[in-house]
Amino acid sequence: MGRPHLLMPGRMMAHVIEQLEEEFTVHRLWEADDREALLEKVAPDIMAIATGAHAPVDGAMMSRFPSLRIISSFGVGYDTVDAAWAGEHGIYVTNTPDVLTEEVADTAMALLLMAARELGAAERHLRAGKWTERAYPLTTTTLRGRKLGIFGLGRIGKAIARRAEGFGLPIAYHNRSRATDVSYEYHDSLTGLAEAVDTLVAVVPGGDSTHHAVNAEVLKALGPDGIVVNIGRGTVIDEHALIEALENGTIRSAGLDVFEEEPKVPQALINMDRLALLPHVGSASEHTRKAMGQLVVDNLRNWKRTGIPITPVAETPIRG
Ligand code: NAP
Ligand code: 8YV
Repeated sequence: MGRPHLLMPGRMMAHVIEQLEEEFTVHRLWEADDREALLEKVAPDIMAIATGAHAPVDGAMMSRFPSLRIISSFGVGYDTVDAAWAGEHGIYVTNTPDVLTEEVADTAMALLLMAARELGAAERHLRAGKWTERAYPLTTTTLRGRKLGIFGLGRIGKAIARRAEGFGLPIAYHNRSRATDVSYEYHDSLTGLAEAVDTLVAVVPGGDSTHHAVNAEVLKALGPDGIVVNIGRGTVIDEHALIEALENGTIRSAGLDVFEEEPKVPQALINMDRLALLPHVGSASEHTRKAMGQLVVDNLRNWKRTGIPITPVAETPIRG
């Protein structure tokens, strides 16, 4: 295959660029003075795209590259890539599952503890020098006695469940289909799950099927002691409904790593000091991001050598 031409729309990690440049002709779109001119020039030759989850790749973009065969996306979530369109046009899309599962589950548990015990606010109290004036107030919420509902019991959801078992929490979940390898309580609707628990962790993919799934009705079902954690995608929660539910006491607290219009975060959420808010750092350690970057490279290398990538997404299965 020689050195296939690869488009990199945004800067990726150095070890990704270095390894790809050994085997591909890499076109660095983010460095071009005139991006449109570069695209015009290289479009007929581009066979591969390496991209981060935050650079959307839609059908209109893909159709500019008649030789395109593979899009290697950084991140397990690929809601910014139109994988259905790619599948219909014989283009592989790959993501980076598994290598980030444990890291993201760790972050979810941290968010849950922070939200239940106001640990962020307690730390801000110390840093502001207020401890010498008064002890931080007792928290009205606790993890003790809670029941955890997991919305999205997939790879990361199961890793969260394993951790929650260690914390002594009973576990229930909602997926579109029942998981066959666990015995946790299953609910065939999200509202049914929310009625059965007081603590909800959302770890589903983004996209149309989950858009605003956590809405006013689900939050009401969770109840006044309710805590919501979102480590999946910001679009999964109706943020206006969440703010209203937190402000009027429909639920008690939230721990959020992802937001509808991130990196913009509504001031109303920032103003509620008891909440735990993180800037989408679920997988953000050097260790895990390096492993994700390596899988971006390995998918492209494997495809170049054998015609088959390692982790294609469900919409673009391996073709015989
Ligand atoms: P996964 O193994 O594919 O699990 C996704 C789970 O969600 C599956 O159990 C699936 O079950 C369920 N699901 C999907 N669509 C659903 C729907 N419409 N209604 C109900 N359940 C649905 O994926 P994963 O590796 O655990 O990752 C999950 C998501 O976490 C990613 O897609 C990404 O958006 C997010 N994520 C965030 C971070 C971060 O930094 N915050 C890091 C990594 C991942 P069914 O198919 O049976 O419904
Ligand atoms: C990354 C993520 O922060 O894997 C995902 O779906 O959301 C995170 O691991 C993101 O992909 C980096 O762009």
